[in-house]
Amino acid sequence: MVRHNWTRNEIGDIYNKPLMELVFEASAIHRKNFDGNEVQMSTLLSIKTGGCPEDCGYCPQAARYHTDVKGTPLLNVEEIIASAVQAKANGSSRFCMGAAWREVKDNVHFDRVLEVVKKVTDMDLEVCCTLGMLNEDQAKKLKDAGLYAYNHNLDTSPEYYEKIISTRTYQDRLDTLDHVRNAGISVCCGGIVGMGEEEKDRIGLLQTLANLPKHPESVPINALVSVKGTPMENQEKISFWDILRTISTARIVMPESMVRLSAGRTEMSIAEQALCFLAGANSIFAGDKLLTTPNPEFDQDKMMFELLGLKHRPAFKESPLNNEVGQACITEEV
Ligand code: SAM
Ligand code: DTB
Ligand code: SF4
Repeated sequence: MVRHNWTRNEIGDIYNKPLMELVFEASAIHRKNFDGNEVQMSTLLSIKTGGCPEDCGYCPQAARYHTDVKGTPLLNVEEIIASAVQAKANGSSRFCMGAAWREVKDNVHFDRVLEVVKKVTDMDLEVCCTLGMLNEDQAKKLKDAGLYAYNHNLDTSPEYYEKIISTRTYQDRLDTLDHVRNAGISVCCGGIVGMGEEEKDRIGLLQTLANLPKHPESVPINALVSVKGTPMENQEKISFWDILRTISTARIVMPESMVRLSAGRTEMSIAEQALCFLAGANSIFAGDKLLTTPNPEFDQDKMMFELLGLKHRPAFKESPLNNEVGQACITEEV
């Protein structure tokens, strides 16, 4: 049953179950809704890198921090298409383009993104963009261009958020998510663990996500990649067990959403990643770079797929959230 009225205590009780019980329950729910051997490979491309005016404390692309990221202007259409062709040839069924923008502006750059969205959609890839804040009209334009999904993360709990970002509010993010949802675009929304938050903040993030009017179809769980020059450069690494608990809990409270094991895989063994897949993660980013930071080598992931007997999830596979049964839910307040 898909619920939207979770209390923090209920989610906390799930998060703190004995680990074997938690993973077993998550895995059972996962297998009811998905093929447990299927993992989607997605490719990320930073189409405009660095120089961002925001102050997100984790981000190597914020102009105010002195990191080794080399800023680049918006890539041209041909460069982006070439990268999408390569991604598809390497087995990715989703292609996500990220821009280090605070928000989309109605200018030639946005027009170029719209043109690229049309072209990549014609390649039979699930196209996703993450471009910062959007208004209603921009969301509609992206939808008309064929955009499949939009990524906009809440990052952490509403309380901890203020310690990480000051240049835009949690409510700003919720408003963008509304615009994306109302335009009929699939919502990709998750967060980051390992930013010095407490357990209650990871639970608070999951509560906000699970109590949205409709669950995001896609929930990326990123482990912080601490980057030199950012305020989080010396952040102590989060325990793997907390990542596993976060993924398992996400799977239980949002049973029909794709849960994406996103940033942070370079620090994980294959055995640890296998536990995440068992607990309900069903997507990874492939390719040796995320947006600006390293990701496992393509060949290493290929070997992991073979070792674990994983299959590639094809594009546009019907998500339970998109059918009638998936809409049935409990919405009354508790
Ligand atoms: N500028 C746009 C925005 O913030 O909405 C889109 C790009 S932004 C880099 C996309 C997401 O990447 C962020 O919301 C954050 O969750 C994630 N991210 C950024 N830096 C990260 C890091 N060092 N470790 C883990 N995740 C990170
Ligand atoms: C998401 O949640 N994770 C991806 C994607 N959405 C855009 C980005 C991770 C970025 C990690 C830091 C970097 O490579 O710059
Ligand atoms: Fe800019 Fe996005 Fe990085 Fe924040 S996360 S500094 S908005 S690129």
